[in-house]
Amino acid sequence: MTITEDPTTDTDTGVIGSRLLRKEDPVLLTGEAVFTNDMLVPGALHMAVLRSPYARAKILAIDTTAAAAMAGVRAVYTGADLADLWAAPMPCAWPVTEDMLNPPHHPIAIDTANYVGDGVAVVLADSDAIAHDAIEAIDVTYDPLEAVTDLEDALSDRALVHPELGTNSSYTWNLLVEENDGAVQQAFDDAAYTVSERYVQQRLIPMAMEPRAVVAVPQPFGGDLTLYTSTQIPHILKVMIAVTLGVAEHQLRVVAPAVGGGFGAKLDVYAEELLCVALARKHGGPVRWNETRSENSVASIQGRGQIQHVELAADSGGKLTAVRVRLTADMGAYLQLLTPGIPILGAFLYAGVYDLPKAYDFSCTGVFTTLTPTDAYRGAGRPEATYAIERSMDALAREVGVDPLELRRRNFIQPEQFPYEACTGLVYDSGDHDKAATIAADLIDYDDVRGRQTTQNVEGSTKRLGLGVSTYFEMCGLAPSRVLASLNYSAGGWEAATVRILPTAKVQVVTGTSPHGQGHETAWSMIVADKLGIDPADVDVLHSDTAIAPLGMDTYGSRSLPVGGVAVGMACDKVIEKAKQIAAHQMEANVDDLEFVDGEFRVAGTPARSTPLAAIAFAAFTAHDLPDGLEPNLEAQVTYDPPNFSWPFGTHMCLVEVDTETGDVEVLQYVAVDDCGNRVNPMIVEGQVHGGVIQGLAQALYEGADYDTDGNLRTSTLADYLVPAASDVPSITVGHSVTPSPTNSLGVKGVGEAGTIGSVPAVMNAIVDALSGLGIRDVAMPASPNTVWTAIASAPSTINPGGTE
Ligand code: MCN
Repeated sequence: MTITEDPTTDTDTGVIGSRLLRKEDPVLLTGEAVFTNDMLVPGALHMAVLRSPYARAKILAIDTTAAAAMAGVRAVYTGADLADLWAAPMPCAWPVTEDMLNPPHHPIAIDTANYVGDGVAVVLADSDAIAHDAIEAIDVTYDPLEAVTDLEDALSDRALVHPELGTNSSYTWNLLVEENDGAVQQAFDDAAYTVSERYVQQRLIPMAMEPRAVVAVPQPFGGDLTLYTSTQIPHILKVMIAVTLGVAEHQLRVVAPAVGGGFGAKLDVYAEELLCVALARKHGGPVRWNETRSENSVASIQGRGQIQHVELAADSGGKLTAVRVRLTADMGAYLQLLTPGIPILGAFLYAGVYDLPKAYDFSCTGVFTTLTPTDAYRGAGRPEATYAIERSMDALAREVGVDPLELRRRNFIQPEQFPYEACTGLVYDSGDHDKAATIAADLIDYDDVRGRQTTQNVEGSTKRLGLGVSTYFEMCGLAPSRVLASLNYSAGGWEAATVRILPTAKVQVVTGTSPHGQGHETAWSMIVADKLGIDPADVDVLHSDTAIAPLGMDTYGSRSLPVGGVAVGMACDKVIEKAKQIAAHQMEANVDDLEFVDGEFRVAGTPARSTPLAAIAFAAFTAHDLPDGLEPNLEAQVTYDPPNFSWPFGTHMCLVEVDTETGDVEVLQYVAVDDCGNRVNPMIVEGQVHGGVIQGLAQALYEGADYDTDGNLRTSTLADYLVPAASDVPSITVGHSVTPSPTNSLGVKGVGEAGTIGSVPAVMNAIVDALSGLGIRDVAMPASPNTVWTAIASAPSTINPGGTE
């Protein structure tokens, strides 16, 4: 992969905006980083979980005798044996409607197993190998029941996943926004053009390099317990464990050691975390568990899994007048931490970046199936929404007979309209869509490519060029708390930060975010360095341990910079204010006359009179001569709850060549132009975009959890589930624009999911564009050679060999 320098530059010339190498990398590159499973814990019992081979089955009997008798086995438990350990069922923190159905979910199934991979028994043994051998010796008598694997069939309630509920529908959530009654239907009645599309978001298996791992260590005296776990959410997990196990929260410490990627899949409360804690307490000693790769495919959550019906209405100029969306979302067998809310995160984005009147009708039904539960996967609801509107915009462009980029330009919200109250009621902070689209078009040489298509996509051509466009607005930050409350989300969206200047002027930052690949140690150091006028190397960032950073809301939803990083900046401002009082006292100057520039306090207009921050830090520590009433030491804490989400946006373009004889899709060029406001570290931003784009390319071209009708996962190993290798992905040309967010003091927006959001429709629009001359309107994901070839083979006719229609 190559990085192409972007044509625009960051405006800031300080530490913020520079391409500082990541502090995190040396320990990762030298293998020194300690992941959960690297932890040496003497005396720990190893846990293994026996998992159901059936998608749905009654558990008639479990014979544990042989397993329990094996040398080195310390205990074998069934779900019934452990039932008394749970104070509450496994948590779902997002009851999207008052009447949402949420069947009890226990860490180990009690009567019925509801998906392949559902835990039915656990073994504790002296070694991992013995534990795994022992689960093989457990004899379970199952009565297999009919699996429910097809999402639309599940809606018919023909076979019920949870018969006691009487339905497979967990909830239906509606968002109908009309400026007057019936506005949506009126717009469709009056429309010059309409399109009605159906898209399938296949299930994806998040494939973090490090599968999950857990070590629970009770302290020998005093009843406290430390949980080490490969998680994105140590703080939320602590609260949830306290509630689910009925243990005192202040006696729990949760630590996320080095985490080898999460991508949303480690934003959850998992059975194995609860089991390790409960069994460590029960046995009075450490218990550990390590997920195997194929276990990870069924026992960790999966992402996406939606069927989308999208209708657009437009006037004679192709200007959108209404959007109607009907969504069926696959919950899997149970509701995990955020399962029902994932489609709701996308609910606000089906109008894309377009200036739509208040004629917006969204409805989503969450449906149970007998498959692994779904939950957040990078983008979580927002890639799905962007896919639907951006694919539909291309469909509309074909109807109207205009170029897809031109149709988008006719509909863009204009820069002067920001802050813009969207049709959904939410307010977009800032944007300049035409600018991002223009940069992308220049980078891919849009007009030239369109010209090449005319000559290449002629009748009989077996190599057809396709150019795909996708524009997006992302809702990220996942705060403010009050808006989250209105969506029935059970937690807040604030973030906490402490900045502590040590006596020798080195700085400790304590953050409530929990990085697992995003580079917060580097980025937060850069923010502090800029604010305090010091070297980023003099800043240490402490995180991911609830004993060291007790307050936090963790890392997901591209929230860490726009919430947590901003909190760090605010804590710096607060500490400078305190230091200024000490400086004024020592310099015998008026506080209001002092300014803080380049790491020193100066009397405004008399730069010769100055005191460095380092001297003030030492004075604050000795406390020999502080202003009356001022506490010693230099430390400030901030808890920041933003007034709005942050709204990054961008344009992605993809150029493909489709071989009509083999169905092979070659990505010739990929351009990503993302605007995440001011960039703290452009190199980290580009890395985030690369990773995201590749995950999007993977959804478009390679990956998909493939189940048979009995609910068996056919893609449970990396031989079947095609995570692209570096050699499978194209060079990515990364451009950007900078439109600062007016809602936070750093002017930043998140970027961690942007690549995933912009990329999938860009690739699929490109493939359909290449084949539209053959009468093809849709190609299913992943667009494998076989899928593409089948679409070509069954195409109605060659209606326009010229290409883009
Ligand atoms: N950044 C920046 N300037 C900006 C925006 C971001 O310099 N204007 C930097 C930030 O300082 C931070 C990084 O980019 O170092 C990502 O910041 P942000 O967008 O706030 O996202 P989060 O840190 O909250 O990360 C979460 C996001 C999500 S939701 C998923 S999923 C994801 C992702 O990040 N999973 C990842 N990126 C990942 N990267 C790795 N390596 N591994 C994962 O599991």
